[in-house]
Amino acid sequence: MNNILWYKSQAQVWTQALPIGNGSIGAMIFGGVKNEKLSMNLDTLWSGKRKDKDLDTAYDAYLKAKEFTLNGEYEKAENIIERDMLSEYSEAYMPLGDINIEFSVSSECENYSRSLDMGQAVADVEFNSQGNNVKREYFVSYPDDVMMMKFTSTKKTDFKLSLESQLKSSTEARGDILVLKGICPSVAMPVYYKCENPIVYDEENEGISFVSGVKILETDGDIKVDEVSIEVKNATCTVLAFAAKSNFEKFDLPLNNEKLNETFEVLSNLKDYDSVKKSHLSDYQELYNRAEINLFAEEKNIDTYSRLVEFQTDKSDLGMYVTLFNFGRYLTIASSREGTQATNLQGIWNKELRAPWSSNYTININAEMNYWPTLVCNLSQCYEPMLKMVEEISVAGQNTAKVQFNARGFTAHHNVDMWRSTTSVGLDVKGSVRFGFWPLGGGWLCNNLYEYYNFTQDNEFLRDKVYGILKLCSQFYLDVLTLHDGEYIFAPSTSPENGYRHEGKVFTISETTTMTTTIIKEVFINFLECCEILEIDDDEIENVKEKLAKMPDFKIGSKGQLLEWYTEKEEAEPTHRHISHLYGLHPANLITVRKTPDIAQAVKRSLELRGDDGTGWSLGWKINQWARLKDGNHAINLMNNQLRLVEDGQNTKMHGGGTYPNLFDAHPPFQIDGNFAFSAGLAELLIQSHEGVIEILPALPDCFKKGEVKGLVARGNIIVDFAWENGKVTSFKLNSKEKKKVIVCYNGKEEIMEIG
Ligand code: FUC
Repeated sequence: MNNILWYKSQAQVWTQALPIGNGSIGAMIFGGVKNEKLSMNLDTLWSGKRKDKDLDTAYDAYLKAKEFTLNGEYEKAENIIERDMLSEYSEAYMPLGDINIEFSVSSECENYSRSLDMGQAVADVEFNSQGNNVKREYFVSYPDDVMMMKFTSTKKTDFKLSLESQLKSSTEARGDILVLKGICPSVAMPVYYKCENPIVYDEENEGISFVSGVKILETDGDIKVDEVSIEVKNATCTVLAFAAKSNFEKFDLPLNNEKLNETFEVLSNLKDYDSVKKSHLSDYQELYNRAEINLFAEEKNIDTYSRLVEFQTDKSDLGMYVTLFNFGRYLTIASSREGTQATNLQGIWNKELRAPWSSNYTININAEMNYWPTLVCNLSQCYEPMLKMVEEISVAGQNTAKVQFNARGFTAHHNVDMWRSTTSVGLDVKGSVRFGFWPLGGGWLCNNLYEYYNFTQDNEFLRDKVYGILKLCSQFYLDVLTLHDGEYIFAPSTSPENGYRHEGKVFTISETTTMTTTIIKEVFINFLECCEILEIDDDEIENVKEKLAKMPDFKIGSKGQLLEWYTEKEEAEPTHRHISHLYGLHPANLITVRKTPDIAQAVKRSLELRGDDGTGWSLGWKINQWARLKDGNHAINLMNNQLRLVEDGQNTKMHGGGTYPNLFDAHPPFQIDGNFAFSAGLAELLIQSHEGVIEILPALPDCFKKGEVKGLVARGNIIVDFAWENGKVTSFKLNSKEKKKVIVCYNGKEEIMEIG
C-alpha cells in the first residue's frame, strides 16, 4: 500500500489529479469516467527569451547602499536598491495544454478506482459502467520520451479526443497524428505584479514554440482523424501515444525549429505498447527499487483520501510517512532526468499561464530543496539537471557580478529561470528589496554542487566542474567582502525574506546577516577542501584563507537564540516561514551537535521561537533541522503538520501548510519543494553522514518501534542497509565499491570499520 495512491472517485480539481512524468513530459490525470482530462506539461515551455536584465545604474547604487547601510541609514539603502538595482522579473513556466477525451459511456458507474502505482510509475482508471468493464492505463516513458495511453473495455466503446491550450495555438491533422502547435508568450508577468497586459505575444520577438501530437498505435475500432480531433468507434482496445518537443535548445543558443520535428520522429519510431511498457518499467524500476523503508505498521486497506482524513486524528498509520517518502522519490524520477530541465517550483506540473511565483526557480530555498532527497535515496542520475543549472548559472551570473558589483566570478539573486537570468528582480514593486536583493544564490547552489561530490565521490567531476564553479563563486565573494570593525562582511545583506523593527519601521537590509556569512564561509571552506583533494595550488587559496579567518562568528542573542542579523534586532515576524539564519545546521554542516554544541543549542532555541507551523516547505525544512538536532520526536510533530489535509483553494496565508488529496505539498498553493523536503527529512531521521561519521538512527522517533531500511546512501558513496527494534540497531551492512575506512556510530557507540 505504501507504493500506491488510489481514490474512489475522479478528480474534480487539479490537486486531486495524479501526476506522471519523465522529467520532460508531465501529465496530471483526472480519471473522468465520461470526460477524461489530462493536463499536460513540457519542461522547456517558458515565456520570454534570453535577455540581459542587469541595470547599468546598479553598481553605483550598490556602493551608495553599502555606505548608507554601514551608517545605519537603512531606509535610504533600501530605497536606492529598489530604485536602481531591482530589475525585470524572471520568466515564467508555461502549461502545454489539455488532452480531453469524451467516451461513449454513462457517467454513472460502479467499482470506480483511480490509482498511481509508484512501484511502476503507471496510473490506472478502472470502473464498470452498465456492464462495460473499462480500464485506462497511462505512463510516461523516459527511454521512448512519450506518454502512452491504453483504453480497454469489455464492450465496444467510442471516444473522441481533442487537444487545447491556453497558449497561442492551433491544431491540425498530419496523417494519422492529431497535432497541437503553439507558442509561449514573449512576456508573462508574475501574478503579484499588477498590470493591464500581463501576457504579451510579440511577433518581432517570438517566444519558444512547441509541437505536440497524439497518434493511435493500436486499435480494433474504426478511426477518423481530422484537424480538431481523433475519433475511434467500436473499440475494445486502443493504444495512443503523446509526444511533445519545443524549439528550445540551451539558454545561450538561438531557438532551433528543427527540434520540433522530433515529435514526429518519436511517434514514428515507437514499437508496440508492451515493448514500450517493458522498457519503461526496467528504466523506472532500476531507479525506484534502489531504496526502501519499512516501518512494519499495520496496513490500512483504504483509499488514500480516507487514509489522509483518518491520519488527521489517528497517527497509528505509520505507513503514511513511508508513502509520502516514496512519493518524493517517485516525483524525483518523474520530474528530473538526465537531459531534462531541473525541477521548478511545481516540478514539471503546472496548469496556469500565471502560476504562483511564475513556477520559476526560487533559489533562496525552494529549488535547492527539490534536490535534498535525491542523493541520499540513491538517485544521483536524477541530479544531473540541477548540476547543469548550476553550471549554466555560473556562466550567466558573471554578468550580474560584473554589472551590479564590479566583481569577478558569478552571482545570482533569488529568482532564476530557464534562460538563466540571475539579476535582482522587483522592478516597480514597493518593498521588493525584501526578496529581490539577495546575491547569495550562487553560494547556496554550490552547496548542492558540493553535496553531489560528497555523496558520489566523483573526482573527475570535482576536477572538471566543481572546482571551477567554486572558484568563480569564491572570487565573487572575495571581491565584495568589506572589512568593517575588523571583520569581513558582505554589506548590505538581507535574510530571506524576514524583516526587523528599527525606530518604528520595518527593514530588511542589514550590515550583514547570519545567512550571508554562513553561505560565504561554506563556499570558502568547500573551495579550500576541493583544492586540497585535487592537490591544486590555486592562487586564490591565501586570499580565501585570510578573509575566512576574519569573518564574523555565530552570535547568540538575549533569548538564547541564534542571531539572524548583524546585531540583535526585534523580528517583525517572529514566526516567519524562512529560517535562513539556521542554514549552518542544515543544509550546511558548519553547526553540528558534536562540533558546536552551544551554537546547535542556539539553533534549537531559534526553532522553538519560530514555532512548528509554516508553509509546506517551511515545515519540511524544519523536519530536517530537528533531525540534525537529533530530535526525532520533534521532527515527527512537523511531519504530522506537513500531513495536514489541505483542500484546493484553501489559502492559509503563509501558515498552515500541508498536503493536498493527491499528496502534493500545499504551501499552499501547490509547491513541490515540501514533498522533497519530507522525503529528505525522513531519511535524515534514520541516517546521517554530514560529520564525517555514518550515524545510524541519529534521530529515531519513539513511534518508529521497528523498521528496516535498504539502499539509503551515506556521503562517501556508501550504500547502507539496516534494521532496528525498540530503538536499537539489530543489523546493518555498509556497501562501498572502493576500499575505505569509515567511522560508524550506532547504539551509542562508535566503531572504525574497513569496508569495500
Ligand atoms: C519565497 C517564499 C514563498 C514561496 C516563494 C516561491 O518567496 O518566501 O513562501 O515559497 O518563494
